[in-house]
Amino acid sequence: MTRGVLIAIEGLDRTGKTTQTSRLLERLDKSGVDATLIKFPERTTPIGRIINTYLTDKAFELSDQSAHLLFSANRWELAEKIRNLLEDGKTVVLDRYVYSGVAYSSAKGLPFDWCLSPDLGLPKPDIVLFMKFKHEDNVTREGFGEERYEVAEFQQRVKTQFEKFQNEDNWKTIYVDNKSIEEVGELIWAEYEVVARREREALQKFTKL
Ligand code: FDM
Repeated sequence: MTRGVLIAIEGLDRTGKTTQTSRLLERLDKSGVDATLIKFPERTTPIGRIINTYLTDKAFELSDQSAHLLFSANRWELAEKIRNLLEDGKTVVLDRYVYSGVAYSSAKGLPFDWCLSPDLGLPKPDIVLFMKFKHEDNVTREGFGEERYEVAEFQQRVKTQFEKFQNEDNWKTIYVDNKSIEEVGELIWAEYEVVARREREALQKFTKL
């Protein structure tokens, strides 16, 4: 059996990640691929509930370090589930992951490497699709400004931090400016197919030995 594919969709707030992850799930399903969506922060776990309060209640204070470690701990709450799904041959789509963790916290001024270290050892995505606007259209999108981090100047700093990952071997930037939901969906699907094919070929080589 092929190991499932681990795909992370990343980006700033309001770049269409949630729309695209659910479309990807639908398309995987229609193609007969058994897939699961996990969104981070996963707000329903014990740690996720604290994170939800932190994000939605501006009067709820946490040091930047504590908040960062909670976001990381939230991923560790789900790490075994992700690993088990992949081993069972299921594809896992992540709506935000380690990269959001590092980008948002280092944009506040915490050292980049310090931010990365609590996430070391988590399952590594086969591909990270970074949804990017060349221009900052996300700040004009509906709903922007409701949560703690939705401030234009902060978003710019987060973007700079995200871009530090752009030379990683699993990183792909998807430019979303002036593209329809369908067009962005096609680009994401094409990237998925490349990775899925690579996994199948790796398995064939292995079974020929
Ligand atoms: N966020 C998300 C972080 O600051 N660190 C993290 O590790 C993760 C996963 O939480 F502003 C931020 C990013 C965003 C907020 O995310 C909530 P959603 O995607 O809007 O629910």
